[in-house]
Amino acid sequence: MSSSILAFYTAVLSVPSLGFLIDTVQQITHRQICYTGLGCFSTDPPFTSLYRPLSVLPDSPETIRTTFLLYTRSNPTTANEQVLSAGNLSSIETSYFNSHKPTKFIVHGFTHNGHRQWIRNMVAQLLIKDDYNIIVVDWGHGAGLPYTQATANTRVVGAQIAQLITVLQQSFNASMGDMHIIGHSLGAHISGYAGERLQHLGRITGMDPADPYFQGTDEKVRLDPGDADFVDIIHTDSSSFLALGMGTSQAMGHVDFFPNGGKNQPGCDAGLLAKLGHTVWNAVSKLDYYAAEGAVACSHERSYELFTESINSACPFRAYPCTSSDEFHNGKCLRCHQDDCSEMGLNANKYRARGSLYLETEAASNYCDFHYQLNVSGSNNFDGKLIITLHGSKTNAGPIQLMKDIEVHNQGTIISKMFKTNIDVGEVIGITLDYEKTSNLVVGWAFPDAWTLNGIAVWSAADQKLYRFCAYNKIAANHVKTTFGVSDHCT
Ligand SMILES: [Ca+2]
Repeated sequence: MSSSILAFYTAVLSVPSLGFLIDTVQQITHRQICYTGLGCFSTDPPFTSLYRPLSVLPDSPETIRTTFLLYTRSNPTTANEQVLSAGNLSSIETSYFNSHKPTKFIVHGFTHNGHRQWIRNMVAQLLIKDDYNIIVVDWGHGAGLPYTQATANTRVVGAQIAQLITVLQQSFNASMGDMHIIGHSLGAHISGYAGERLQHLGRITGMDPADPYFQGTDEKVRLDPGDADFVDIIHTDSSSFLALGMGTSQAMGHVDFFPNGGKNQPGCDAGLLAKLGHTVWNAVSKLDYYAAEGAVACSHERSYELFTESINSACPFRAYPCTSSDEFHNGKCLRCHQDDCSEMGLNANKYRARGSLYLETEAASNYCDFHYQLNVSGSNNFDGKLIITLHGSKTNAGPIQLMKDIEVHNQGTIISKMFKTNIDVGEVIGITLDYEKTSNLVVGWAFPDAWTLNGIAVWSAADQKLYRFCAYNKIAANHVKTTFGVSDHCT
């Protein structure tokens, strides 16, 4: 225990007016502390290790002041939220909690609290989706600086959630399998601490589980697949700690989703210098704390933005097994075999897919994309841009630029490119191709102005279907848009 914390507890025990704390603090040694009803917490290995050299004891429940806030369709807003207490059964009896309905817990992370806007948004979307009991776990008084203390406090909060769930099960006959804890950052590991104390907790969703002090540690210390019957993880900010990556890259669930590779998210600054760049300093200069935090933690916070959008999204966040995000980006992994694909977000438990899954998203909402792979080949050499518009039974998507200026492809080779759109075009019925020959005069003279096509095909990953187009021997002329119908309609 650090000297400052020892001094704190010494002070607490010596002041009679704070005697109520003595009732809670049953035993203090230099490496263990016990709290009534929650058990003892030790900093012995594995809680002290190479990955967490400075390990401190958790604060008391009175300091952390964890609050369970119930929202249902009968009381959906903060104005009429109800506070539940495991030690006060009437707080549950007189609330809108209904043990016949599934329950969603939402747990925030470092420096946040239970009234953050993202939590309100998630509650609202969940209540649109279904008639849930939603319990927001507010541990904001224990989630502040220093990080090492907040890290230690997660163990107490996890124990408190387990205590409440046990009461809901034993005194109100709620089903353990209907319990789903959704935790962000440190909240993901809190969910793990709760789950390891319970038998067959239904589900944990870890939204970008915190990396520092957890990655590489023993399963007792971090979220792992043993903590619930189903554990799904969304990784969004797993770049190195030196680049201010806050999420773990370590697979911790039955299924781990890596949107956009899981390291950095589109629309967010990447890397230390960029994150601390002008956006942050502009915000700091205006004393806008939330804007500064949003710039630094943009990728980390994207995890809950993605989950929230997934709740009622018409576009499924389809995700695919792959060996790497680069392979995925190159369109190598858009085919599903034997239930090995899934959906990221709320629907992940409806699939049997396990392991690491990949998908790409947009930089802003609507984030969810439909993924396609274009294969096109021509009978002469090609150098330039390829811009397409996809025509569908519902609407069109495009123009989408698939290739950079100066991208040489030799005659006969198949150009294979993944592309994506957040527009649901429906059934694919046609494609417009716009070939723009390179404007580079040094190399451009060597390439013809028109491109004779051998064939065009588009694989739709969302419906696992190949569309072929009537393109054989057709000409794609420089800067001329040419539209092709699917081959069933060729004349
Ligand atoms: Ca665990």
